[in-house]
Amino acid sequence: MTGKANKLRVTRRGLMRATASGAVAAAATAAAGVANPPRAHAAAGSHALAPGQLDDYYGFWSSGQTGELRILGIPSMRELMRVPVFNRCSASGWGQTNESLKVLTEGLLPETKAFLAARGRLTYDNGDLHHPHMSFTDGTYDGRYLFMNDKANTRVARVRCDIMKCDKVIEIPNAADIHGLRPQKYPRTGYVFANGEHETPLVNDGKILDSPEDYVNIFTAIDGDTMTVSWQVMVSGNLDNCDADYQGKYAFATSYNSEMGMTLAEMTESETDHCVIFDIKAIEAGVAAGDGQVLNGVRVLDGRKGSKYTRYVPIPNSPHGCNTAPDKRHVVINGKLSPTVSVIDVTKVDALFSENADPRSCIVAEPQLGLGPLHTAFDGKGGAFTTLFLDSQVVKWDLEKAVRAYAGEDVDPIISKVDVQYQPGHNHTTMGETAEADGKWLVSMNKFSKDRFINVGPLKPENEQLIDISSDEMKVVHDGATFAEPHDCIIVRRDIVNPKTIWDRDDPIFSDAVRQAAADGVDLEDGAEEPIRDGNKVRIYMYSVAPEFSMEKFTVRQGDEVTIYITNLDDVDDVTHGFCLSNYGIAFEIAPQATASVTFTADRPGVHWFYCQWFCHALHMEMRGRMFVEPRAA
Ligand code: K7E
Ligand code: CUA
Repeated sequence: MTGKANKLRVTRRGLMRATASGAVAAAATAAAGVANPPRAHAAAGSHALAPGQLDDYYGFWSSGQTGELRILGIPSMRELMRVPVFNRCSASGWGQTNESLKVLTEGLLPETKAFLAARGRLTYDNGDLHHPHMSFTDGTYDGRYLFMNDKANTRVARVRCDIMKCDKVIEIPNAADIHGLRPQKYPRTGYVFANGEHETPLVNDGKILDSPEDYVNIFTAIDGDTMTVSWQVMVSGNLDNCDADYQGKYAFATSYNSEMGMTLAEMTESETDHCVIFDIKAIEAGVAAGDGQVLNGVRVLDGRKGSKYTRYVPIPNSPHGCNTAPDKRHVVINGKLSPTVSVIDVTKVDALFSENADPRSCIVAEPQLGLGPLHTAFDGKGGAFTTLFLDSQVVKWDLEKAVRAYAGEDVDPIISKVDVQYQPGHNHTTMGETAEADGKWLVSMNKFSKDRFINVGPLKPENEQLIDISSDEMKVVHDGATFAEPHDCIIVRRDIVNPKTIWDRDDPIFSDAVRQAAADGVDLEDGAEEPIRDGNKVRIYMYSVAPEFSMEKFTVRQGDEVTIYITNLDDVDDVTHGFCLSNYGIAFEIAPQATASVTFTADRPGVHWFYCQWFCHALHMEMRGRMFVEPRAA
């Protein structure tokens, strides 16, 4: 029997449902018919969209200690979606459904699983997501994946752009606290480079404690297709941010604390720190030759000072951001404690390795921009935009003029400055980290909002400002309050991102459910009329069609391990259902054509209503049923 036939057969309020769901479908069709055609900018600098107008770009936002990915529309700065990744989500059930728990647990190291199990947990509940970046092909975004770091628990995650859900989370062995993260730009991603920020003993089992001279930092290359670690390189000094070139030869990482200090005074003592340059081909050859050691299943090469795999370019002082320009030639290293940025010319890097040239010989510009330069973005027309944390400004400067000034010419590379409110960290331009940077908009992500919004109490939002960069004079055109703490974002042309509108029934995310149903002789789209019992394990197969679940009641025994599988047979945009089981702490979403499941112990006897918690229909309130839990015999 097909799902559709079955759907008609089990209808109890047939007429009402047919009428009401027909109306939903008709409304959805009508909405599709009047959808706005792609819109061009009304006028340069106009970011405000009229109701019904669509954005030109997708913004993919980090959320720092919130641990999720957010999707915004640019230029409107409207928040469109939240994608839970390292966090738990009350609405979607991320961290509770079997499908999400598989993603969140399968990439953890065995020792982490044991550590968490001893505390009654399957995975971490928190994350610190700083850097979301899209996969590249041939120097520009390809719309396949987004990759992101978790500084809090040393993980890297991937979001599939076709469904905008996280499908992989891996813990990075041997490293501590992944911070900087960038995908390889050329020829493709390929590698995802991830910086271990904090230094620890390489084997961190407690034998070495307070002897920092034995600590190391770890640079990791992850295979973005398989989400496995390809190799690691041990370095000297804390790794902060990183980027890749457009040639596929080198990766770059800023490194502060070359002193390997443990206190603030020690960490900031030296006048210079470094940009570490990694020679990808040499590292691959070293891995192939079996150099270094294998630790936790990963080959770790020694790339500390003096190694053939790395070069350490001295940079003043505690550099932070690391940004490759769309001219495919320059990498800007942002000075943080120095008012300068240092510009590396990638064509001069070969000589560092082949001729052992002075590491500073690859620096071709070092303009003084202002106080606290943290991150730089580009317009694709030779302009660079650097955030000045201490000055609360963005400075626009000319890359080529900066190179000429460094060579001795009397030119001023600074074009203009604009005040931002306040203390900017990252900034990002439309398509700015790709070869297709288009120079339309700049977002400045400011740590403090102070007086920009009505007061919401001692905990303040941050402020993200949209800046029109279509002329040399930058104009702040929008304030956007935001919750903790979007460090970073990318802004992607909308034609590159093409998510599905409903799930494919053969999506691998719920393949375990398909397998278990097949073993039970059940078709997920038909559901099962009765609970399937297997010892004290009970499986419930339901489907949902607005406004009904296919079971209005089911019975289990106290102490049973119950798994509920729900397949949403609706196939119209927006008809997402939810399953919320009251007083069991269970709730999750089931978007059109998806299957989702949850497993729990039915240890509370009694009558428990389950209901749809995602508004789906005029009879949404009626979309409910009962779970009876028979008490254990006394
Ligand atoms: Cu500058 Cu973590 Cu990207 Cu924050 S980092 S600002
Ligand atoms: Cu289904 Cu609300």
